[in-house]
Amino acid sequence: HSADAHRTDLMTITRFVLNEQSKHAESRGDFTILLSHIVLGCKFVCSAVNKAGLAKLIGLAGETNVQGEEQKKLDVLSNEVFVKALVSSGRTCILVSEEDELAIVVEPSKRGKYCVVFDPLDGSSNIDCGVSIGTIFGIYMIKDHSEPKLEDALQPGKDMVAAGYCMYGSSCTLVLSTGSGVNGFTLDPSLGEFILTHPDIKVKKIPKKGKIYSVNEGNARNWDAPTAKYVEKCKFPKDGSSAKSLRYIGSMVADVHRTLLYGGIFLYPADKKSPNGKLRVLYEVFPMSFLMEQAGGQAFTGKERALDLVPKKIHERSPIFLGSYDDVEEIKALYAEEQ
Ligand code: AHM
Ligand code: MG
Repeated sequence: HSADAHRTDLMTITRFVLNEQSKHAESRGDFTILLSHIVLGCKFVCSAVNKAGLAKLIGLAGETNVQGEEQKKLDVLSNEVFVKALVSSGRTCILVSEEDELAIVVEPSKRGKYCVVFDPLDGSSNIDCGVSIGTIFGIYMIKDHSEPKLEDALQPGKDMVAAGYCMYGSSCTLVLSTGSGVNGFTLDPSLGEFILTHPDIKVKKIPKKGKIYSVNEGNARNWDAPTAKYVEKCKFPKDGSSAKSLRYIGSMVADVHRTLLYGGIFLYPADKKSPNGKLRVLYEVFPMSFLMEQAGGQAFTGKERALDLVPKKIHERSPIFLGSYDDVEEIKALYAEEQ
């Protein structure tokens, strides 16, 4: 057992999802096929991101190649790979990408029953200094996919059937929920497979509070009163508890990943300059809120449970507060006092 130097029973992400989906026989094959196309996109982006530092040497995305042509930027390239992989899966009918102004309606011959919303390369301003970045995705099932409509992509987050992200960091980690808990898989580069490494992720239950807060404090002078009060409490708690540590990477996937594993709270609040915050509802706020709830935490917009929000536009933004259950409970109380 523990003496085994080599694991011989590998739980790949495909095997894991096939097991999980066997409960709903009707969607088993389709969902697994869709996911394997998402996984392919993640592997491609991972390999491209790993080589990004060598761009000047070998000529990669964003650099000028030997013919003097400008190569595609990494985020544009990643988007194309994801769109093509998702369409060719034959399981999607409508796609919303952060990179495309309009929703993509899949041609009839390739249509399937899923709607996928995604940010192919979030945090791309961090590429040049080698900081972790990621892909975020959410999946909905469409009732009538023969004629996909824009409204099919404008469902509340609670109707998602799955959500996840892939983080391109010191290792490549894919975190996924299909609505029954959260599981993390790490890419074994020698196998080209994602292997289950973080089964059943829970944001710390006891205590239900974390020791970390994560926010861009440079915006503090424009915050509303509840956000300002909350952050003040993190630094100068009056109830005898110790002050929280501040960690902010500025890459949502990395900041949320740390929050899932270590607990605490991540905030991208509204401010006077951006009354709806910065983050996008469909492919940033919803998938991360879905994962946080599935891990036992909470996600709040300043007005309501984040997953209850019904978006009106595909690129809509919303403030977001997500993380350990009791930490979010505190910010909710501060907003309730305002009313
Ligand atoms: P992007 O889509 O332009 O990359 O912006 C999204 C990123 C998130 O990953 C991160 O949470 C946030 O922007 C950080 O914003 P700020 O620099 O304002 O703190
Ligand atoms: Mg983004």
